[in-house]
Amino acid sequence: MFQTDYAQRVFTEVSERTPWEAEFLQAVREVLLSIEPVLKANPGLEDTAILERVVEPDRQIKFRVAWTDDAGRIRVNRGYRFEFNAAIGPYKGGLRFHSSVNASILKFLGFEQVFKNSLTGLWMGGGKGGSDFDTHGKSDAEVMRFCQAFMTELYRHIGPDTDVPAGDIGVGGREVGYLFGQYRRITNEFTGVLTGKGLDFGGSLARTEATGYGLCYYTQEVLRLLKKDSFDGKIVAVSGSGNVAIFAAEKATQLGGRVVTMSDSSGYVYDPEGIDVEAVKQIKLVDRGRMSAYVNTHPKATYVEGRRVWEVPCDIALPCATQNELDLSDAQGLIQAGVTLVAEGANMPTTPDAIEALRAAGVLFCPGKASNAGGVAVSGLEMAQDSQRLQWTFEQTDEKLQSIMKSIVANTLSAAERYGLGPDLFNGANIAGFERVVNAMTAQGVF
Ligand code: NDP
Ligand code: 2IT
Repeated sequence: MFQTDYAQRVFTEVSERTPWEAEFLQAVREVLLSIEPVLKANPGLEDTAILERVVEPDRQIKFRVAWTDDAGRIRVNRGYRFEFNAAIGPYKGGLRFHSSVNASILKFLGFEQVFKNSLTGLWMGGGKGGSDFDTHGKSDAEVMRFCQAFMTELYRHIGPDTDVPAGDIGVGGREVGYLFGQYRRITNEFTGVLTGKGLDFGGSLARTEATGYGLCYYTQEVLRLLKKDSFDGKIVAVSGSGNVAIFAAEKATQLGGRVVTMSDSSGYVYDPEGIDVEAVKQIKLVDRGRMSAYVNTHPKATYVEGRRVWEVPCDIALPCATQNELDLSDAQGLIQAGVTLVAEGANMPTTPDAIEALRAAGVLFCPGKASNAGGVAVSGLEMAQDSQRLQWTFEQTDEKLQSIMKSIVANTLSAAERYGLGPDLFNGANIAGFERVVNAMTAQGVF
């Protein structure tokens, strides 16, 4: 499958070393396949062992998290932090709390984060962490005690110029608040050690909205440049109903699209009149409920249990839930229904065979490390505001976000162009992200 012996050899070595890390291998394979034109143009790279170094995290931290539930029982979870690469800035990336979390998932997320953060043009290396703790069904007090226990170990590994965590699945404003409070108490320092903080204690305006809004700004720019088109009048399918999905649905609607689906891990809602995003915010963010409750107040909508949104015909598909949630059969259905663009709000939501089918069918495919980079980009802007002890307005931050998303599209297309790939958003993103990291690593000597 590889065209260069070097990429093939490194992929074989990684596969043999950790054959059980399926998600990590999936992410490594994708990046190595994409950057082969760079390897061909720069045969000397092999002598620098750059690929061997890029696929190996700087540091992998794994720890026990013991906490007490409301019934007084002691519970034990696993905590992790993968500090992947700091060549272009402090390790930066979210924390995921979900029962499915394991080393492979966090390692793939950390690996992706390195290139995503590089694409933002800001000074951020890549990392990821989390726990197999599941916030569903836990009381606020339990979540607080868990977060305090988690940070009681994590604090010694992080710092505002060392490693700056943030949210991801299962980690939102509530969790970041508890984590930040514990870090501040232990260290007796008020610093920007986490992003996604509350607006009253160092948070940035527009960080909550940033990933979903950024996804739509990216999509809008791609439609404008490559199709002379816009969101206006488009039917949009969104999966998920968390932080990314909600603000993607909100911005897509503001830009003239009609979002007809949203989902959670139990099923999806179809609302032909367009999803009422305020109602979803109430259900998911305030009540911490399930999407099925939507139909109680929206009688024209239907709830479909146990199925994915991709069976609903749409022009634009925005997978915003989790990895590998859009597979080959979903892609074939979307193609048949006439989808023109798929943009990843989640990390690696589209399986490799689905990506291949979409691209072969001429669907514009926007890879997550580019299209969902708005969240971490505004995290970078939050770090900048914290360093200055200042808070910018929503409009200032949103404007910077829009310009970063546009420059990601431009840099991606120009990287693809330089290697004769045409307007290839997929390989262009991997190449542009990779090149900046390689340049920084090369300049800093062997590590
Ligand atoms: P949230 O926890 O806010 O929401 C996650 C959503 O996805 C929920 O609707 C959840 O449903 C659903 N979901 C989670 N796991 C599964 C699963 N295994 N199968 C089906 N549905 C699932 O997370 P975010 O919105 O923050 O993150 C969503 C995606 O976006 C992730 O891939 C994340 O890595 C990525 N991302 C997040 C960024 C951010 O800033 N937050 C930035 C860039 C990417 P349920 O409640 O039923 O579990
Ligand atoms: O996947 C991601 O980019 C995130 N979860 C956001 C990371 C961050 O540091 O804001």
